[in-house]
Amino acid sequence: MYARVFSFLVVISLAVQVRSETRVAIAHLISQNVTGSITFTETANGIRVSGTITGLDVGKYGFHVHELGDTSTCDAAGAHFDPDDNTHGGRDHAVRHVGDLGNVQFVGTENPVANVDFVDNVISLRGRNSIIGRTLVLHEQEDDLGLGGNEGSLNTGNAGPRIGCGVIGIRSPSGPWNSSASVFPSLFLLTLTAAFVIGK
Ligand SMILES: [Cu+2]
Repeated sequence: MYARVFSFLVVISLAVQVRSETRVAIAHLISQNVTGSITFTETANGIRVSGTITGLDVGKYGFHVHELGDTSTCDAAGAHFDPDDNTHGGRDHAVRHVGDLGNVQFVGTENPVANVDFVDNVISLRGRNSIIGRTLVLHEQEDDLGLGGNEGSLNTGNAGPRIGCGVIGIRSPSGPWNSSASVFPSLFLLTLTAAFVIGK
């Protein structure tokens, strides 16, 4: 009896341990004109994307996760991160690239600032849609969110050249980022097996 209770508690504690690890990633957008830091934080509703960017005039600018972590030039970061081979869209569209984060908006009179703060439930810091090691890109023009009525719109949102980019890297925790998707079932099965053996 005690062995079964103990095993049950072990299972619960492992589950809580794995689930309670909140991952945070960060990307620094640095270029001739642009300076900004954007963090990606796991929340119950998705990834909170937050931070500020300075260096551009008032307006909207395309903001995406591109597929590669090569920032030797911003063009080297490849296309939008799109593991499902979708067409381009807006952040709240049913059909979009995983990396489609819409636009950031610069406001203010003297030194315009883009205050970024939204939650997205498509990008992830684990599993298939993980953006770790990929690149955050800021474009020179507004993203038309796939509504422009031409091929470019359905590819890139006609957001134009890339004016800032930075690799999305691990900020915390500093320990191993083993995917819960692969770790959790094996720990669960291992503990269940142990519970069964001890219970006998
Ligand atoms: Cu882009």
